[in-house]
Amino acid sequence: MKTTLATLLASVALVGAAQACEITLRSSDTHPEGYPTVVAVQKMGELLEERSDGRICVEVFHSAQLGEEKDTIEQTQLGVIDLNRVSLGPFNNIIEETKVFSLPYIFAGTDHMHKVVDGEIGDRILNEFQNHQLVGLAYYDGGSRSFYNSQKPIHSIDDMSGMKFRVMQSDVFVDMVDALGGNATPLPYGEVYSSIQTGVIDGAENNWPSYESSGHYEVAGYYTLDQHLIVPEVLVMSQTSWNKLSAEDQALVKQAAKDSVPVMRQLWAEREAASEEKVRASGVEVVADIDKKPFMDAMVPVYEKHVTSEKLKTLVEDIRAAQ
Ligand code: GTR
Repeated sequence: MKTTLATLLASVALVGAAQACEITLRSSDTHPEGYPTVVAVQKMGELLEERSDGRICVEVFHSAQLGEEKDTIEQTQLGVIDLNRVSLGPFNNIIEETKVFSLPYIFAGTDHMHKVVDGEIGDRILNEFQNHQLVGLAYYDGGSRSFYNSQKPIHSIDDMSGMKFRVMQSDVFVDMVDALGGNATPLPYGEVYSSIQTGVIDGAENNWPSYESSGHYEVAGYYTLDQHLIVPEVLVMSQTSWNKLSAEDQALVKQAAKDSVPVMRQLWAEREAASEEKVRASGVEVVADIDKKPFMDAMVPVYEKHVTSEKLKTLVEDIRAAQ
């Protein structure tokens, strides 16, 4: 009897909550429940629900339930998905300006990246999304990305020669790996684990939390901290979904997204440390003592190829000057 009543009350509560939400924004994320980006968007949803008196809710579809990033970006542009938390990398081939934040070694470190994305340059890039059926809401942290593989420890560029590395679907990253003497294979994130396992690729590159949560460390036990990329992540909204909101509600969405940033940064710092600890404890061989200079020097052709317009050149200069 008790159980029946409890079940009944729970379902009434659920119906009540569902009715209160006049608008439910569906949000996509490739990462699993509990990952900092997922929790941050859930937090944004809580803020939004509170501030709209329960009218606007956010439902986060984590673990790539709505698809891989390249596809979910298209779906967001079409208005099928309302919100999307993605790396800036997969935007490179669609929105040229996002390339500047995806250039190897463009940021000297996390502080430099924060300074840039929190400032006027960050706004300049976010504004570009509106020319592509999207609204840029906020930047999240993505740590620094380094190479890992299943074959051998990498101590220098020479060790990269001929090795096959998966990269995100962006020409900048393909050219980056090629410039280091490796072979780049652009693949969706969800295909990396099995591709390493079956030997289709030797490895990939990512930050500590992704290396850990994806389980890639289980099949690629050599991690070299060359830290070639610090790619910020973004939370974007479909322009179609945005246009359906009143100006007041648009402001609420924007503010809630901004307010989720400090929460995300805190969660990120904690998760980076926890993931590193877990990976190291698993016996992964970590090469931390690496001379990054040859890696940086090898990136000159990548800059030459991708930073060609005056607009991008200015952006790169401004980013460097902001250090
Ligand atoms: C992660 C990032 C994801 C995704 C993934 C990848 O670090 O958070 O959004 O881009 O990397 O390598 O595809």
